[in-house]
Amino acid sequence: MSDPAITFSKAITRRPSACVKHGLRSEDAGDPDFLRLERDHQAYVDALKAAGANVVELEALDDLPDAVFVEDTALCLPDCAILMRPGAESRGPEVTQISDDIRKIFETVFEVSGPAYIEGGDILYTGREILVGTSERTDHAGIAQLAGFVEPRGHRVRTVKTPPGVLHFKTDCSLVETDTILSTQRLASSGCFADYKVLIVPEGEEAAANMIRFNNTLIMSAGFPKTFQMLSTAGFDVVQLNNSECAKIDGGMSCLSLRIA
Ligand code: CIR
Repeated sequence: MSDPAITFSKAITRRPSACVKHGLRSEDAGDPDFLRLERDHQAYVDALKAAGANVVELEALDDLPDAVFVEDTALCLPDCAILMRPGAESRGPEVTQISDDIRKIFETVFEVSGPAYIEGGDILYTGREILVGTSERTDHAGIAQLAGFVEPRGHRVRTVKTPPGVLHFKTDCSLVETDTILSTQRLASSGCFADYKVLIVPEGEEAAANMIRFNNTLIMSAGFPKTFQMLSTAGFDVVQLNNSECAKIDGGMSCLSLRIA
């Protein structure tokens, strides 16, 4: 196993702050319970470690409610990193906060500049290409800047569409194998995964589509028994973690870390 999209040695996470209860959300499902979220976050870090990650655990940021969702602040590729420019204005300072930590790990770091915007949650790197969904948080200008940085380095960027009403492209899909995507039906129906094998999450379990693969382990949200069964039967080592609190502010398994080769 040496595929760069599923083989990692490190991960970056950020400890949650009590201000996470003010996190952005598309619907009001109540505020997250901080103590429960903190416990869930620790279990997530432990699962990454058990999967082989050397985890860089960044300190909590007490004035940035969504800072626990580090994925949106940067794209980490095998050969370089790109600092994002979040479409959510309140999340801009998170990039400034993580910049030095990214620069400690990567020799080559690019930075998206305004007025373009793009968030890591809209980007799926599959090894053979970088899929980027346009959304409320990611615009064509942001994708064009990303392509300008990485295409001269041999990466291919393909613009796709995040389904309407869905926060991020990866809210609805994940990489399971280098050629296999776990996706919701609504996203797969757009045809964007025509060149891949697609596993569709069973109806009613759409939120299970956001999971991560870290080396040989799949880390998914608990509470989706049909998806768990499907992935386990396919032979994967699957870890299920409670995500009830992050889900209240639209966070899933991928948002909580940056995975690094
Ligand atoms: C937000 O709305 O920005 C956060 N409350 C949730 C971010 C989730 N991130 C992700 O899907 N990559």
